[in-house]
Amino acid sequence: MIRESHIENIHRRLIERIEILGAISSSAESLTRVFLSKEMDIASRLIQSWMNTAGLVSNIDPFQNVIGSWPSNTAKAPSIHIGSHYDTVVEAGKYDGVLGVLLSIGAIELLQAEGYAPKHHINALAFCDEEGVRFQTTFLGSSLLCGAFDDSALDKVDSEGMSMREAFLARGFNPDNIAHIAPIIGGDDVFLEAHIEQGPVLEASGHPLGVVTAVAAQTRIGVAATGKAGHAGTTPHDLRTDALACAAEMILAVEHFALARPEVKATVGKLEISPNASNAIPGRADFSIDFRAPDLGRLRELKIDLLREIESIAERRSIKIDIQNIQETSHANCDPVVTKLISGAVAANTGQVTELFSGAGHDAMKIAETCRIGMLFVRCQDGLSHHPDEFAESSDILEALRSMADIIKRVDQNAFAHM
Ligand code: HGY
Ligand code: MN
Ligand code: MN
Repeated sequence: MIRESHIENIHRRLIERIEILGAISSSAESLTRVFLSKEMDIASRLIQSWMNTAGLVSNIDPFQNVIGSWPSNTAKAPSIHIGSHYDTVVEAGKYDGVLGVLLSIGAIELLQAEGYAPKHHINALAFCDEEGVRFQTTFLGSSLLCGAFDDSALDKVDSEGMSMREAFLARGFNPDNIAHIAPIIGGDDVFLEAHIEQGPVLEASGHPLGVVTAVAAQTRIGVAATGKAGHAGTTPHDLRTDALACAAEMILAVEHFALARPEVKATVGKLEISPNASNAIPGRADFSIDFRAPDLGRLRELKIDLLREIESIAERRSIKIDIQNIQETSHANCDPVVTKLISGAVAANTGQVTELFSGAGHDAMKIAETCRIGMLFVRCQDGLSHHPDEFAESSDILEALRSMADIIKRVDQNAFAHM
């Protein structure tokens, strides 16, 4: 049995750590922390020090993944990995990703305080790039650790024109050596991720925790619309090919497309125009489409329909368009056995179970390609995320902490075929 005062200390530290990481930002006004940045270096060293305090053997890999290990006495045992990401979106909230990282460390601290001896190896993982803000490449950290990193990502370029390859070289790491980094996730392992819900279902149900059944498929598309720049005062309207007016019509078409299909989410979150001057007709507009559907087959089918609409708008307006598929990730199903174990722990700790689907992407969906996954959601205020006002109650985080420790034990003691 763990003493209540122990749990209180671990919980209090966890809440303090959310605030500490929430202040490590490249911007003075808000929280932004992206892949291969000095802010990620500072955050990674802090996370590593907390893993060390928790008694884990830790290291930071060349991608800035932080890995803390608690080995089993059985050398050949598979691993239970627990974690999430600690990079952020631009103008982010403090809980997205970070809560799952800190819960993994906190739950391990709880189990150690209890004198628990795991049958599996237990790893706490803090992934370096889930959001894909800098290079538009999501799940980089988890891809690396499960042996699915795609080298073509090295040629992606950030907004300053620096390629990922150059960014690695600038940090003293030769990306040709990526092939020598051994994957640590796969096979008979289990991956567990706790995360704020980022939606309103738990708040509406009045439950602090939820059990995830599946994660939606997602794709990112880049559209470049090229017309002709010109003088705003002299060019007759019937002679213009205004790239921004065309993009505006396309963006509304994206919205209408999703409104007509409740299973779909479609968002234009990024738009850049040139020359971007008040007295010039925009000659070029570049925008992103984030497009999601419950499963990959449906996503691909609907994407063809959506892009056909975009192309027909371009043709009618005599605008040239270039469409790039930036990323695509399949939907992922949580493992039914692991999910049942999570439900058992949540029911035992909170007296209730809400099962829900995740429209947001998570490292777990990438990892699902190589091993069993399970996910726990924590209620967040107003379902708000990717926003500075993102918030989860301390009392809900305490429920999550107790439940995560219980989930790890239940998964550890479950007789999977391999044990
Ligand atoms: O975009 C997402 O769903 C995730 O928050 N990265
Ligand atoms: Mn996010
Ligand atoms: Mn996240």
